[in-house]
Amino acid sequence: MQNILEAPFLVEMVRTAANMYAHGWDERNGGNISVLLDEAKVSEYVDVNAVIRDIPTGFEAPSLDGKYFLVTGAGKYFKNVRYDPAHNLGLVRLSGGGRTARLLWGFTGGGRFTSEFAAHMMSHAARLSADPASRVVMHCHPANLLAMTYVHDLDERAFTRTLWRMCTECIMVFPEGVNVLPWMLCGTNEIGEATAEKMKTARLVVWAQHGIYGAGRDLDETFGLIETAEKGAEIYLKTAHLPVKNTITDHQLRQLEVHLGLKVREGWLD
Ligand code: 2HA
Ligand code: ZN
Repeated sequence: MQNILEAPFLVEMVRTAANMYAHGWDERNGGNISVLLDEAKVSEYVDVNAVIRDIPTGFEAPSLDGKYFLVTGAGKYFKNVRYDPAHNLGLVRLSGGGRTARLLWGFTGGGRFTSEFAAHMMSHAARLSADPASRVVMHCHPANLLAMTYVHDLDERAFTRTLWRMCTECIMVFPEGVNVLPWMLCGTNEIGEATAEKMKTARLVVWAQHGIYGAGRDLDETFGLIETAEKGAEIYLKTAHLPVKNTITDHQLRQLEVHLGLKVREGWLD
């Protein structure tokens, strides 16, 4: 058995949590990450038959039965992940149709998975149906996106079009746009189901007055999605109160679509 602290999937998780903290996206215990792992990879580092304890999930996710996830812990601070990964992270296998998470490593000191585990697992299920290579779900509280939800129309087409106009990269990075949920009670199966529904058509889902969810094939892609949307929101907030003299037009966005072969969300460009 190899040392899990040296596993590329663990090293990358630790680095990502530290980076997200450094970006100011994860104050206190804000934010959570989950990564779907292959059994073959996991078996190099843990005995998959040695279950430390079973943790009830409170929901069902039949399509994820038997799947392995590395996930951040409830109440844990991203700031601290790198100093004590085993305390702040856990590796679980879902069983019983998703009703149980079997702990194989981590959550030392009696911890459990993030309070947003339902939203994470339901989002994984939705993204895997849309893209079998999807592996990562990430949630955080980036200040500019959050601020934007206070002053911008929450209509997802309008919200997306504003972001697309804020920097050329935006439509290139998220041509399917950004979906938006109104404020809802977090940490519940209801917000999990609503997030997963939105994840069917986009890899980014804004939670108004709370934060954002991103999903992708790896941690870099997912981080980059949120980073780019957050940059768009930053430019918006820097300019929203000023007389706008120039913008990126729909014609120019169409040029990008054609030039790069983007799959832009149907009907979201004029
Ligand atoms: O885990 O971000 O949404 C803390 C949160 C809850
Ligand atoms: Zn949150």
